[in-house]
Amino acid sequence: MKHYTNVKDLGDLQQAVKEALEVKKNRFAYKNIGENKTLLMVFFNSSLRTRLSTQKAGMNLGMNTIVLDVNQGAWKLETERGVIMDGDKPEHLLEAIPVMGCYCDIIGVRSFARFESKEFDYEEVIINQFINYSGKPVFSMEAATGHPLQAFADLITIEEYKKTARPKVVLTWAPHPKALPQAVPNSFADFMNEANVDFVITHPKGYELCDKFVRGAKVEYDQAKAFEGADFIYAKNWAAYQDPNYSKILSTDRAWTVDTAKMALTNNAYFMHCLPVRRNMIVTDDVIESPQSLVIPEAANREISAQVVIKRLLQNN
Ligand code: AN0
Ligand code: CP
Repeated sequence: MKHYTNVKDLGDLQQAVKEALEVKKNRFAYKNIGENKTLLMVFFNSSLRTRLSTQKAGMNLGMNTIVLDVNQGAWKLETERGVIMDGDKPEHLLEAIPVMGCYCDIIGVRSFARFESKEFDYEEVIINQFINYSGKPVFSMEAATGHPLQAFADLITIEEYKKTARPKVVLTWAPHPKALPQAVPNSFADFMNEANVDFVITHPKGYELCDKFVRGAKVEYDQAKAFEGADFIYAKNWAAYQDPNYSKILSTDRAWTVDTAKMALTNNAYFMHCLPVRRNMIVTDDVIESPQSLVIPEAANREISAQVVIKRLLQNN
């Protein structure tokens, strides 16, 4: 694996899950492969899980890790080429990236959708600049359109908890007061479309995701209908993708909040969310605190997905 930005980079997905479960059984089996290697984690946005789990994964492999919060203490970075830099940004990303590449062996990048331009976001301008100019293997710690470390951890979690060979997995939109990127649902759809699951997406009209990720998956606009017989409910908010409403909030309807009554429509489904989650907007206290809630095991598996990815980047570069 040269870089990690989407499901395709993992190759055979069953094999990747198998490797993850092996890593989980003995996470120090490869504790020497990262010796004298440095992992640089660059954050343009906040993080709790990605920051901790990815750093821990690097440490399990014997790496040294450096964390850079671009917005705290680094120079403000210009990201557009061709700009006359007479404003408040003293440094350009096109110098900063190769400089960062000098001090490390692998780079993880977190850079959310900016919601200023759909083209800029969906062309993945920022992470692609890291790929093109750092000279180092790069992996996504949530970029503008995807969060593949999260979706890989979610797939591992589903494999661990599924009770049938082909479970029904439902991705449901849920309300949120702020406009959030489509990265998490995009990657989740991308992974579920390649996994052995019966995958259904439900959301209010107007929240249709990008075809590149949905890939013809079933969309059911009636949330109650979608929940029938589900084995896993994966909740997430996202802002509108389709034009002319890109990045807009079209609804904050709490009729879409996942509650006990809706979970009762399912096949005693597990509840999943990537976190951070707003209680009683996305999901009620009762559901997230129930024995069916997998939010903590999912977060724990972030260490495992990151470790498989970093291990492969170390082995193949
Ligand atoms: C981010 C998002 O929705 O993409 C990160 C999720 C892992 N969530 C928030 O900004 C609340
Ligand atoms: N799920 C996830 O990526 O969480 P953080 O934003 O806290 O890293």
